Amino acid sequence: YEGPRGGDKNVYYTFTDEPQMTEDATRTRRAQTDPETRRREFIIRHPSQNNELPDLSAIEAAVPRDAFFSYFLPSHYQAANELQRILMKPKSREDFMSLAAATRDDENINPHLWTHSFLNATLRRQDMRGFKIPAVWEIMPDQFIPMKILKQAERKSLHKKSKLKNKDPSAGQNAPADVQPEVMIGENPEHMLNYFREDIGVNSHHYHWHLIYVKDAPPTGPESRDRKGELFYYMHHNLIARYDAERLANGLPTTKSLDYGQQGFIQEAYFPKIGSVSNGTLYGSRQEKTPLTNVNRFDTPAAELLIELNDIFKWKQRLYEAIDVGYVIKLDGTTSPLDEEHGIDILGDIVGNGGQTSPFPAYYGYMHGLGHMLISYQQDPENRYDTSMGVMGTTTSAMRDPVFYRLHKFMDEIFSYYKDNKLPPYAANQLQWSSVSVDSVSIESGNEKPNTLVTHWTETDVEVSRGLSCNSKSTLVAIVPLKHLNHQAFQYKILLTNNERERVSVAVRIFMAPRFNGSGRRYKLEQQRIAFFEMDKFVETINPGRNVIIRESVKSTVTIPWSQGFSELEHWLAGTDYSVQEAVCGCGWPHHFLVPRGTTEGMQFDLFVMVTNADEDLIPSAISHFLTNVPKEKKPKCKESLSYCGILSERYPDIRPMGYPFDRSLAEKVKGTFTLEDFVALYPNMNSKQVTIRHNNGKLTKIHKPTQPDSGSRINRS
Ligand code: CUO
Repeated sequence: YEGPRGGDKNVYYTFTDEPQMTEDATRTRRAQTDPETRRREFIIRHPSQNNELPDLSAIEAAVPRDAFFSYFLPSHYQAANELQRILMKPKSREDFMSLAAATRDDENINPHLWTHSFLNATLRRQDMRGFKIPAVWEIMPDQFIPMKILKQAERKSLHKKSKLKNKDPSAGQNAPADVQPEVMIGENPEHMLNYFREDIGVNSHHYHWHLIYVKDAPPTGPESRDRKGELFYYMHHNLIARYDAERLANGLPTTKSLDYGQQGFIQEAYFPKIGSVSNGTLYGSRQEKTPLTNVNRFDTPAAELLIELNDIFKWKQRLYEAIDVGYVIKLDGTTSPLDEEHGIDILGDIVGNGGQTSPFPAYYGYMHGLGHMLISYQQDPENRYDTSMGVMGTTTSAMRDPVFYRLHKFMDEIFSYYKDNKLPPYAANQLQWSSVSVDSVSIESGNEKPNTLVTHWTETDVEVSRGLSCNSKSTLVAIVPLKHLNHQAFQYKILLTNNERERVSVAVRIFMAPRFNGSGRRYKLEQQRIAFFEMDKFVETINPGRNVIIRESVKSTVTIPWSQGFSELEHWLAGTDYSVQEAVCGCGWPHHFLVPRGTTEGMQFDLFVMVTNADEDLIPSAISHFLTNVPKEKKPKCKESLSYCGILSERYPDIRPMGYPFDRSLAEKVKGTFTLEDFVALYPNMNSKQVTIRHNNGKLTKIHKPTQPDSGSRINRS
């Protein structure tokens, strides 16, 4: 959906199927068929030429064009919702696209607000199913790639183009900018985690997750998001667990909660190198040991940046009280029980989303969003220096800041307190399944020793031109090769015995966690269970007797491929043609980060595999999503991250509590003594294996974009 800003008012789009074109004399349309991709391109005239442009002044006043757009700031969120409502009104797809183009080209609209509203509208409009979007880091590269590098990429591309003028323009346009991101490892040990915190796949997942699980999604209907409070807990819990695995690999302690009630400062500094190319400023930065203070700023029109530490502390106390008494108070004076089925969902919603879905917004507050905002202004809480908010203020960039994990640990501890103190430990009959035993599990990876995983670096090209120039006639191509973690593909080999006389469907759940804690001691399971993160979950139907399942790592239903973010279509999984890519497809843990980095000498992890009855545990309509070979008629739109992102507009596919079986405390009598091996020995339907993750620091593979023939226009890349 790129197009000119000003000047030529025609806008170009690409759909993957035939657009529903209606006769309308007010518009000029042109269709071309690209035989290779079966795409159709057409031109839509701006409604502004017909005086159809809606009044956007209130939205523009709430979020000025040059402001940093914040998902967490209530006034910004409401303004984005208002634009989304406007974009939901047109009856046809063409009218929607025309209106979207016109609102985007309004000279006062904030570009990041527009992107948020536009993508949200495309997620919700049934007539936009099949609309392909580029990766979010191509749309907004300034939110993912340091400004300095973008400028270098831009300069280099322009320089090459002018040097090659009148010679071979296509070679100039497609030459990579050959710019490496900064590797910032100095005295500050926190820099060692930059490869995780600043990874574009990690941050893109987080952005898309919040785009889909919007705070005020209704409880029912096509726009509902099933168990969104519980998923807020579970997805972010996994982020912390994965981050902690990286911290241990780097010799750093695991994440400590940022407890507002006890600490007077934020230990970790953060100096972002990213900002906004449109307003030319970087996000605000923060020194080490910055005091935690109230925010008292009047630089948003809504005057809402009056955030008191005491409020957040007060909300925390009320939540702990609600957990202790077993219910939350509702606005009308009645109560809702925090029972086993709904308790975590209610708490997750209150903490994570506040607002409309909270039973009593004024009483329980909005700890998560205002916590993000409070932190994002700690460098200048009274706006004495006219600084911008920090990266914690937006979902595109919050995960870059070390304090993100500490804030989320603070909230995760509330959920853990609830689960550990109020929910009974799983009884034996909730854990065992006598129909199937897992006889052994192992990992095979190329020529490596058994049960060894290897990680290395990969350099992948990212095209940033679209985010640097708004001119669709521009022939600038700027490419940044980004270095990121990667791993050698591997297979799980699982030996099972089916004790029944008939075939059964098994749900296979795979988790992994570091084997030793930060002190180098073997984890007891009660301590280790919160360190487990999900690796895969799938369904297989097995015959009576002995079976072997070979599961390719690349099929993981936790991760999505890097290519899913790019505009070019990829036939990514063998035998599966994922031919359509929507905004929802950007949600998912990046596959290149499936395996934690490990250490050069080899770091020990525990692999845990559990099988349960798929027919009882999974939503029947969702079972096909977990199958290794997806039936053609049930083919999803793209590779899905089922555990972290669910299925759009459908029930969360797994009926069990998220994180099962590690989401709650072990029974009292075994808490302090049990190891993982002691646990799996009790239940034949589980097994574990010690795994080594070795990091090959010297290996760098490269994935460079193939040079494309010059199309003469940017539209073929959209
Ligand atoms: Cu995802 Cu704090 O939630 O950002």
